[in-house]
Amino acid sequence: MKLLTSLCRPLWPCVVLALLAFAPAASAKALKVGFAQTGAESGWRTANTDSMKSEAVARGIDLKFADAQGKPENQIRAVRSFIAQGVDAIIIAPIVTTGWEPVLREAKQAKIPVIVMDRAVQVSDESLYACFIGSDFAEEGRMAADWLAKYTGGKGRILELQGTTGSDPANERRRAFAEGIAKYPDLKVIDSQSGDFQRQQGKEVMEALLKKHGRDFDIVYSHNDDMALGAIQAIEAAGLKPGKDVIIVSIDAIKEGVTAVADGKINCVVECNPLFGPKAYDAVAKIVAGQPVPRKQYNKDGLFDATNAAAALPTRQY
Ligand code: GZL
Repeated sequence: MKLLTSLCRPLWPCVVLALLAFAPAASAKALKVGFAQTGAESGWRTANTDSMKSEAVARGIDLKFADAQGKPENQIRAVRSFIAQGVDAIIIAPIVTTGWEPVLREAKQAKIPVIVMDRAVQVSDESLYACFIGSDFAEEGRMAADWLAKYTGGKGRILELQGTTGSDPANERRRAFAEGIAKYPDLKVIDSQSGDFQRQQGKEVMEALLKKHGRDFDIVYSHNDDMALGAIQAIEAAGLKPGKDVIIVSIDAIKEGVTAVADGKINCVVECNPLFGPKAYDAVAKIVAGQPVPRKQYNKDGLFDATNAAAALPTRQY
């Protein structure tokens, strides 16, 4: 035994070096990413949060998640906290388009790249953020208008349920839809109110509109499925058949929305894909590595009506 240890003694440094040489490189420091989410206002938002959280886990990203609970000031505060923590990158899903310039300047000073995801911001200097990843809300509004004009022959009185006041999707879905129906003089919005993208508020706004307009309307255009699903509760409580007595067009295509189309309660849902995780972290990885990324990346959105909703349901991911 003594002979063996005396022979092996001089070898042990080589053994250690050999082990180190072949040991996997110490895992690169995990990327630290701060994500300031709007809140949990809708089924779409829940799917978006799930995608961001699950993809971060899959990629070993250290995600600092902040739920702003629908309050812009909470989002700004969360971004300041991410800057103080020295994260590698920040992702924001801006509740509203305004008020972002000061904190984005602070992030720029701290040399922390910011990715604007889902909803746009209004800033005087586009270099304050690295890129935008989201859906084209104007295209969604146009798709809804075109579908409705075809389905109604360009005739009907529309009640509009708007999303969160001052948010990019509400602004663009309203503007582009109005432009899309402008060429049909007998197809017009007779009233428009915000339900803040929330189901309960969609129901309450629809109750108030039913009281105000009685049966002097034919169509509901909702900026998201949660408000449309809330409106359906009010329409049914008023003894009307959604999808038949009242034509309903909505946006998001969450599973419940596509199911309502298959059930004939919603006539058309324009898709707005919330599964941003992979795209968002691909962009983070590139930006942190100093590689170029597209300034704007838009998701491809489809549309569901009676012709394709039932067949689409089994493979819907959100
Ligand atoms: C759209 C997203 C909107 C959804 C709503 O990309 O910002 O916010 O349409 C969600 O359901 O609340």
